[in-house]
Parts: sequence; structure tokens; C-alpha cells
Amino acid sequence: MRVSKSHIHLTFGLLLTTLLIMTTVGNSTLSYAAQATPAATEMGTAAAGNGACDAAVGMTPATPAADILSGAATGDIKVGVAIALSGAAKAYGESQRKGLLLAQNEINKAGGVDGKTIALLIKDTASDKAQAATVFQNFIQQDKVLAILGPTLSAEAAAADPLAQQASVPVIGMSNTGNGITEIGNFVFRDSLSEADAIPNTVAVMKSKLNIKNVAVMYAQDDKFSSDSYQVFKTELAKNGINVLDTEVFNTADTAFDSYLTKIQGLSPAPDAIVVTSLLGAASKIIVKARDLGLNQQIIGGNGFNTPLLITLASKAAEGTIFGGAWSCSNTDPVNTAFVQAYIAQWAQAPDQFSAQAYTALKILADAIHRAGSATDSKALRDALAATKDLPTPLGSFAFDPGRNAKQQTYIQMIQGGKFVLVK
Ligand code: 1QQ
Repeated sequence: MRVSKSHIHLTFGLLLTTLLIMTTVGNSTLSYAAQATPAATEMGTAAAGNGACDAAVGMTPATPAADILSGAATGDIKVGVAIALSGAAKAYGESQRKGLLLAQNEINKAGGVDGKTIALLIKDTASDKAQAATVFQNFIQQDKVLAILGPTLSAEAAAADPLAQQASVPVIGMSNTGNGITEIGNFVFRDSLSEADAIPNTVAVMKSKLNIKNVAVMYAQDDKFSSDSYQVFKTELAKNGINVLDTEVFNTADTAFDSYLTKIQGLSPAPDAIVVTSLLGAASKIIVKARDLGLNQQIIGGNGFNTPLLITLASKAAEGTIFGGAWSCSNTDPVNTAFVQAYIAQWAQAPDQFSAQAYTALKILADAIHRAGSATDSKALRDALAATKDLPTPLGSFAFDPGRNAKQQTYIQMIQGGKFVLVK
């Protein structure tokens, strides 16, 4: 269910779910929405787009067809793609790669941009700042790309984007949600919704729908996205009068979370929820360990949770987890439905937010190259990107705001019955 005027009124099913969550969380019994099943269908799983995604759950991902891979780096317009295909952000990077290849295939099969095909030069940033900077440097100096898509992590963007800015090469971040990204300069854009925009909506749901009063917070201090998200949560929780009983700080590569969670388990009063901001690996380990230890509070996450791999990794322990994001498979807008179906047909796998944002980024770029009237003038391209307007995409009708950020609605989702279900 999207946050749109037509859906402002809560349906009976959603109300029922909300009441169940409120009751169970309020009583601190085993809750995290396991009992909310009656509303699952009502909450969007029956919608066309989501139906297609749900049907793809359990499919064995396809071996990429030769035609989509072999020609990826061949074409008239060189676009650098700097994504994490190894390291802590690998899961997101893989989705981005698939979304981009799909978009490239569609654009080139339809004749390219004004007759010129797009070449994607895909390089692995390894989830590493220094490597991301090196990849950018090579794209700019050796490959002389027209534009760069990526890098995957905000931490990488903080290190690499200044190089593109200096060289006047436009960059579109496809997953950077941390603070200060587009402030790097006027050649830096992002089509990913910032956590500063998404988290206030998540906290509003925590307060008004889940009746959460006290929380424990856990965040990875060594990753920009994770620590920026923590700051946003901290501010928003305070604004909404939600008490932070305890804050536990860890590192992205940590694998043992017993001591942090045992400390949280000993808190009095007990927190109503645990807020976790980190990338997928640590997040899934925390969720599994929390349930192992018998902690039954609702777990609230952020952008790092926006992949069905969380369900694969944490399995049943992931049930009831809530997080905000910029895209939903259940959005039945025709452009999104077409994307979902094309993605599943290509990859035998459901898309996620990261693939949708990557697919959209290449469509935004192609549209801007066309409007710039040049496939070589990077300044004209920058201006055309800034003027992007009313572009139909899986993320909705797209435009950058004056600060070159994405402005769109937040979808709050919960894992329920092994699926992503909209809670608002
Ligand atoms: C960022 C993120 C990550 C969680 C996803 C790639 O949002 O680093 O900004």
C-alpha cells in the first residue's frame, strides 16, 4: 500500500495489524508481527507487482544470458560503473549490476540514444574507499568516460566523487543515502533517497503505529552510511520523545554480537525495539543472535535492510523487521510493473530497491544525454541532468531536487511470512 491520497485511510486489515503489533509490543510478548498474518494479503502481497516478486522468491537465479553480458562494455557512449562486487556491500552491488545491464539492454535494443549505443565499463570498488577512488581515477583519466554511475557506498562516494567533480564528470549515485553526498559539488547527483529523508518516516511509524517508547540502538561506527543513519535516528527519536536506553557501537566486519545483545537484554526497563543501522552482513547476524538469545523486540533498520537477502540470511529470525526504503515491488504503476517483469524474465530473481535505483539511474542518464543533444559534452550533460523532469521510472515520476537529490516517498516495509509487506 503506497502512501497516496487514495490510501490515506487505513483499511480494516491494516488497522488490525497495527493493533496486533501495538498490543504485542506493548506487552513485550513474542510479537514482531508474527500474529499479524491476517492482514498480509490486504497489505499488498496480492498486488500485481508484488505478486510477480513473490512468485520469484525461491527461483534459482539465472545464469546471465550471453547477449546481456558479452556486449556490456561495447558501445558508442562510455559510462563508468563503479560498484561493490566484493566486500561488505557486495549484495547491493550485484543487484545494481543486474539493474544496469537490464536498462542497457533495453536502451541499446531500442536503438540507443539518438542512434548511439551505451557501453558500460563495470569495475569493482570492493566496498573500499581507496579502491573506489582508484576506479574513478581510471575512468576519468584512461577511459575518458562521459559519466560515472556509483559508487555503491556513501563512504566510497565521499572519497571518490570529489575526483569526478574536479574533472567535471557527472556522477549519479544509485545507493548513497548518507549525509553530504551531493554537497561535494554540482556534478554530483543521486537517485537514492537519503536516510535524512527516509528515517523520519520510519520513526513516525515507530511512534504512532507501534507505540514504541524506549529503544536500544546499535550501529557500525566505521561505515559512513551506518554512522550517518545513526545520527539521523538519534535526532528523530529525540524529536519524537522516544528514549534511547542504550547505544552499542560495533564495526562492519564484526561477527560476534553476544555481548552487545546480552547487555541490551539486561536493560531495565526493557526496550520496546532495537534500532540497528549497518550493512547487510552485520545486520543479519545481529537479528539471528537477538532471536537466539530470546530477545523478542521489534527490530528497526535502515537502507542496509532493503534486500530480500536479509530474509535468506536471517530466515525466520527476520520476521517482523521494519525498515524504510525508496521502492516497493508492490507498486503497481505500469513502469514499475514492466521493470519487475523484465527483471524476473532476465534474471529469474526478484528485483530489489538497489536494482530498481540502478536501472533508473541509467534511464535518467540516457534521457539527459538525449536532451543535452551531445554524447560528449559533460557540462551540457550536467545541466540536462539537473533539468530532469517528469521521467517515468520504477521509482515514480523522477526529477532531481535543486540539491540534485532524489525526492520521493518513503515505503515502510516489514518482513512478514518471508516477504516484504508494506506497513504504511
Ligand atoms: C550507503 C547505503 C548502503 C546501505 C547501501 C549501499 O545506503 O552507503 O549510502
